[in-house]
Amino acid sequence: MILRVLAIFPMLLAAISTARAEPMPQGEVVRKLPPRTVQMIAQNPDRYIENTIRQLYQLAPDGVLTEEVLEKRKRLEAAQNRSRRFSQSLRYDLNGDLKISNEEFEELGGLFSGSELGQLEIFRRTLDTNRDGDVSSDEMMADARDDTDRQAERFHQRYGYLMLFDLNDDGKVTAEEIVRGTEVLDDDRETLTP
Ligand SMILES: [Ca+2]
Ligand SMILES: [Ca+2]
Ligand SMILES: [Ca+2]
Repeated sequence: MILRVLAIFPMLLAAISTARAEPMPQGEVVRKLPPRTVQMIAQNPDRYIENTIRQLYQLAPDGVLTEEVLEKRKRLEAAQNRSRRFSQSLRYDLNGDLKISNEEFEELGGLFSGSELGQLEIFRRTLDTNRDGDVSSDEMMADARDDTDRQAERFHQRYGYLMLFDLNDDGKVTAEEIVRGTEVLDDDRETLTP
């Protein structure tokens, strides 16, 4: 990843200098950015550009971000999250039958104390949704799916807004548009601040 960022560095410099040289009429879209982003740009526009372009290349290795690319990334992240969460649950499955029985909870209870015991109890209360005392593989999978839904929401908050940088409205966001968009906002602020 680092190599890739280094490899695109000359392109970024070119994009930045091109953007600086031209007037920027496309402000409307960028003004819809989330307040937190506007604040980050106000604090340090150069760092914002650098971090966001790095994100862009992490999401879209060819440097062209689209809704479709975002959706695919989201699906990949969701699959990884589900697998992580499910395998975390299996840490309590002492006999490896993909289920944590009442007996296993008792045995674990005898081994744990303090925060470990607290975690085990929260785990059991959260996952044993049919209240039969066991945590089945279906219950573990349901928990992994719920957790993934919450993560997906966070993914959308983190990256969804990037499509607002599509200044020429062609459905694609490039590094140059991020630079231009950020500068529109920065110029705006300078004009508005007395
Ligand atoms: Ca078991
Ligand atoms: Ca159960
Ligand atoms: Ca575009």
